[in-house]
Amino acid sequence: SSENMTLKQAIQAGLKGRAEQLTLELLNQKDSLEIVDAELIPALDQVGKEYESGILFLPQLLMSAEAAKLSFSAIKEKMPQDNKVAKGRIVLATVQGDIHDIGKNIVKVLLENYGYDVIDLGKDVAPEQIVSCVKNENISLVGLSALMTTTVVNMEKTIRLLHEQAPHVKIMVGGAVLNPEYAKMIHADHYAPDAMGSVRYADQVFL
Ligand code: B1M
Repeated sequence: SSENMTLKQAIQAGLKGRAEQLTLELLNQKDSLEIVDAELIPALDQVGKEYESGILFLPQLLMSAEAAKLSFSAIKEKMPQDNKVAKGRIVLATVQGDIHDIGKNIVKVLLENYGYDVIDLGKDVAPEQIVSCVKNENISLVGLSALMTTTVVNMEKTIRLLHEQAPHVKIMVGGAVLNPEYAKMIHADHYAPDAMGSVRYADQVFL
């Protein structure tokens, strides 16, 4: 029954309404990021594994993603709004070919909460579009997200183009498919394991 379900279980089962309700309940007891780390991410990790091994199918993966998104919008509502002077502007994008944007959107909300102006280019963004935005807006930090082994190549391509055409820009990368070694190999300036890591790096860049 869905009576004693945890948020993690509700997301795994793709139950949107239940996920939203449980999120609201949890928000009375727990910190926003704690909920993301202890419920949302483990739920999606599990669903991803089950999808990979053929236990779950794409429609179920989609329903879980929808439930996670709804849960996160409830979390976002409750996050304290920051009224401080903007610390700096950051461009964010999920790289070309990749439509996974839940992680990027969490990174965006957190950066905004810590006083940054975020220009969100969205998902499936061509390297050229990222480069021209960085040049036109005179951006000093860009964040790229990639979730698939097939799209990190586009992350690498984006970084190469940025180094050629906007050599002053710092580049941070994240997403489940990456690790610090790989990030170094594709010449990113920084690997952020989670959303808070992106804030810490931004604070370093804009010091
Ligand atoms: Co897909 N998917 N998916 N998927 N999906 C993965 C990535 C996969 C690993 C699942 C699996 O098989 N185990 C697999 C990729 C395999 C590979 O790379 N070889 C996969 C696949 C295959 C696919 C499709 C191809 C399936 C299909 O169509 N047959 C398709 C891809 C379409 C495309 O992109 N072209 C697809 C589609 C989807 C959905 C639409 C159903 C949905 C996405 C919905 C959406 O994002 N709007 C989805 C989901 C939900 C997943 C999993 C289950 C979860 C991803 C997620 O949101 N995690 C995923 C498995 C997994 O990752 N365990 C999977 C939660 C999120 C908060 O974590 O994004 O890692 P994450 O972000 C974290 C950190 O990484 C970090 O901060 C965040 C918060 O802590 N971070 C950054 C992320 N970006 C950052 C950037 C930074 C800093 C930190 O600086 C800029």
